[in-house]
Amino acid sequence: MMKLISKQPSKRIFSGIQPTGNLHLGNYLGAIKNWVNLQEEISSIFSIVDLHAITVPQNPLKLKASTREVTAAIIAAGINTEKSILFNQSSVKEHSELAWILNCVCRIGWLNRMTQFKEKAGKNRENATVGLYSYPVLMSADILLYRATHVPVGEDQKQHIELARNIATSFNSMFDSKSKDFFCLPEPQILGPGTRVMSLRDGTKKMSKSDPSDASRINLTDTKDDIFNKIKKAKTDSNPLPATIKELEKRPEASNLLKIYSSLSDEDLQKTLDSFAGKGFSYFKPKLIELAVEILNPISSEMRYLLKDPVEIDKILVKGKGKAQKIAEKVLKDIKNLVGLIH
Ligand code: AQP
Repeated sequence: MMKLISKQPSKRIFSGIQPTGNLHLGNYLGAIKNWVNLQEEISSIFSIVDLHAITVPQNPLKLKASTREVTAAIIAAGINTEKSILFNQSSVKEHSELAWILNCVCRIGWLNRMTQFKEKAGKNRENATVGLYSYPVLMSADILLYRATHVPVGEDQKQHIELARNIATSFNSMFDSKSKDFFCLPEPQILGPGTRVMSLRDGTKKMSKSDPSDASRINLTDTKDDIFNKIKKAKTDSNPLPATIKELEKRPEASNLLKIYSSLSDEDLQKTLDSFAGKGFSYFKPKLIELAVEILNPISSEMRYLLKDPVEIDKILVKGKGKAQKIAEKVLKDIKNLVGLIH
């Protein structure tokens, strides 16, 4: 029986975010807001996943700046770096090492089913990088390297977590022939009404950093005026707001704005509908603007303050790297032993 040096925690969170530009309301409501709440109960590891960012071309100087900005945004939103681990992915080399091992477990057929690759590669598939194609394997490595049990993400990442579960199961049967449970199967945590925030210009498209239209998203760095203008101009229909969730199904823009309100105010979607049923957008939008400014403005002010001291941000990341690597090293040694690699 092989002696393991890493321990399976009863609960551990891992989640990441790409430094690919300004964080937006979708990243906040779909991921960071939940991280902030969960860190109180569960030991948590959060990463700025810069190796994922380079799966599409990046300007090297901008990438460093974005990594610091995203770090500042996460801290400004309430992540406590004394309690939780926060670091940039590339600084812990074990992520790439494990990704290679898992590349040798994951099947091409599984990757061929990933819808995000199809969306991001688009018609130019032959020209997409191998990194973009195998992105979900690196994401599996991120999670499994810490033997994480829970992964809080937005709806768009559900398929990637399914893949991580398949890879974990396959690894267990290939290399942990006795107990078959070295990796537990990580659970996606898709929480609240903000799990899929849509573009302000098109309620059928996800709000995204890479959307060429800045008016399609609310950035965490937006000023009061930006928020006012973007919500004021957000696409709507001409009907009054409905009373039931069922009626929202055919009204993507109304559904999106009401879900944003419900998520920002931490209230049930039905309660939000009860407050606004029968009212027009001219009544609802100013309320939404007021709420969005109230929640997002303190985050952007704190972010600006933190960004005045990039050296301090780098120190926080280095400290986080140390803590993350301490866990990662042990897990990777166990993995190498199971696979039969001398280390
Ligand atoms: N629109 C969204 N609604 C809810 N959650 C979202 N997330 C992203 N967009 C939304 C969640 O934010 C976390 C970090 O995402 P990411 O930075 O790793 O990349 P992404 O999902 O590809 O986000 P973008 O904005 O669409 O980036 P680009 O344009 O660069 O591809 C994840 O938990 C994600 O679910």
